[in-house]
Amino acid sequence: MTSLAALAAIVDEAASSATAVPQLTETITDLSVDDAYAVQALSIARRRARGERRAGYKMGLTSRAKMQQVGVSEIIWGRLTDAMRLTEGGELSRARYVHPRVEPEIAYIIGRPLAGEVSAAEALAAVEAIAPALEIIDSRYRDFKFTLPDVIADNSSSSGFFVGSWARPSADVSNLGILMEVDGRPVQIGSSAAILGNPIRSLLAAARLVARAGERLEPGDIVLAGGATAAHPLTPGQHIRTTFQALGIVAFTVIT
Ligand code: OOG
Ligand code: MG
Repeated sequence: MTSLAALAAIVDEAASSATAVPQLTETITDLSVDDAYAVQALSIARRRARGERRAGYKMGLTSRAKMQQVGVSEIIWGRLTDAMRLTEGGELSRARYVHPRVEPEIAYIIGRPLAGEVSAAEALAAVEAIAPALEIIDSRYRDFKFTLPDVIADNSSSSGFFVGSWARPSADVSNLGILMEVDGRPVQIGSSAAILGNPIRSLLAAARLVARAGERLEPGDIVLAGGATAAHPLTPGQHIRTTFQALGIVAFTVIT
């Protein structure tokens, strides 16, 4: 039997070498969701052992557009490290990824610990600031195809994120227009309301789901609420500029 640690090594090495691998469930056909989260935790432990630091969590498949794009309809989560953070306005190197895509998100930064079943008011009280964000997702699986346990084991495709300017936690982000442009051409148009009707619900889900794994949202953690639109594939030379109503712009350029 393949150990969970061996599976963690497969996804971790695929990510660090930007090499696609077959889905884990092709060989481990009965990989459970719990085991998949254990694989994810072990893969992050390998990153931590290389010096990467905790940066927070990402929520995934919190909008219908995202669920439809990847054919999985369950809210999932993953872990962020400092090495995944990219500089807003800067460059993204295409060569470091297998088949990267970008998607518009809302980021929360946590000011007070939060875990378990909490109300929206409690969650908001734990938020220090809110920002527009872009997530770079990059499934390590061939053709960006996976089942629910596969994607969870692969840290829910997380591979990078850009954060724009922080706004006060009282900023109303329940229904903000979002426009993603590539080289001045619109490629995605949406609203933050696509994220579970209101992105705060994604934070509630984060508090609930990480608690199930014995963890909690800690001060300083960034929580990405999940893509509001389908994700857009990246190729060298593109300039990505996403405008979030009332929150500002998050942009970057793709290099080889
Ligand atoms: C899975 C990760 C989903 C989101 O924001 O919905 C995600 C994927 O699409 O590869 O990050
Ligand atoms: Mg995402």
